[in-house]
Amino acid sequence: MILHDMKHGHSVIRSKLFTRPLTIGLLSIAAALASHTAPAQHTTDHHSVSNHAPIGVMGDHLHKTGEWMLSYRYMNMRMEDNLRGSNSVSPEEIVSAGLGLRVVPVEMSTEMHMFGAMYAPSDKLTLMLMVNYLEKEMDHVTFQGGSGTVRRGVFTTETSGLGDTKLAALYGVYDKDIHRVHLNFGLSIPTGSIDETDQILTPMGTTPSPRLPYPMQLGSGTYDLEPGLTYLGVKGKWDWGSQLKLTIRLDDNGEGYALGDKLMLTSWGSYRLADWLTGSLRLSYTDSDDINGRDQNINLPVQTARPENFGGEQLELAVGLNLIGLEGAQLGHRVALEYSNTLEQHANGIQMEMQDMLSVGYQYSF
Ligand SMILES: [Cu+2]
Repeated sequence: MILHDMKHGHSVIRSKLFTRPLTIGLLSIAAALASHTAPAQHTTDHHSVSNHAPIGVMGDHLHKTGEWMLSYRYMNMRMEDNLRGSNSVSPEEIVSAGLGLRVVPVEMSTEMHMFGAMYAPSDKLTLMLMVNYLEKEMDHVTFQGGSGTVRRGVFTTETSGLGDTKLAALYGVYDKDIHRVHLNFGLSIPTGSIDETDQILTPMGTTPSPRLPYPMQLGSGTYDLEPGLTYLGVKGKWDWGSQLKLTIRLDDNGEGYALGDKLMLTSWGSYRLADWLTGSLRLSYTDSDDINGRDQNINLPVQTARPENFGGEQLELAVGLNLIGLEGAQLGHRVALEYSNTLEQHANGIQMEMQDMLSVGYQYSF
């Protein structure tokens, strides 16, 4: 079982990413809808603020001609303990697995501050810019050099700074009755650093400050295409929708590697509990590849320094609340939060286990 999981490598996942029946099905629906494009019809219930996806979904809505939106989101993602494939493994089991690992990460938190702006030159086209500031923290346990399971100590590494910057164009291709569809054309610009260092505790007891493993870096180092397709439906007090998004790394970065390509499919439903309040439920599926190539300066006896221990599949369930300002000084303001919990995870190799994520956001349209 464990050996099977270890072989669940790069080529398998990469080819799976683009041949999944589900993916093909969705893409065909998109093509069908796109070929039946009807002229956009605007009705008053298309108010840009009252009809948004849960806050964890990016690029979910179009704006009307000339409309602006500014937003701030805070996200906190937590990882704890480790998986080998889908099975829990202890730090002692990891260092005894014959892989030469002597340091094990046990907890990680990633905080993200996202500042966004949207502007619509026309009813069909909305432009979007997102700038991110990241704060990452990872706790580790170090075992003594050689072999065995004697713990030498624990240490925490921290990095913070600007992450990658996202530009996107959202283009409406269908808008009739209760259904709307738009295409997402996203580009990620590598403004995040990929040479962050911090002090560590080695198995020999020394405390150098080398370049940190991949998950502690702030950016991908690559230009990435982020194409997607978003569907929105609304009827009475119900809203629902679905978004398919890919992340495609265009090249290796300057350090000689590329993070894995990614597929994300999410679907949600929300119900208007009051004119100013909606509650939502959302399911997300993510499939990502391991790292392609490697950074020669990341060379530590820890799983996170090895490109094969990245990517895999996960399924998450999120509950959300949206508060919408309807009149006076509150008009155009929206406050939302969403809490997401990981239901299932299959990791390539050995990885930390995803726990949960909290997103809180504020948006203002004018
Ligand atoms: Cu917006």
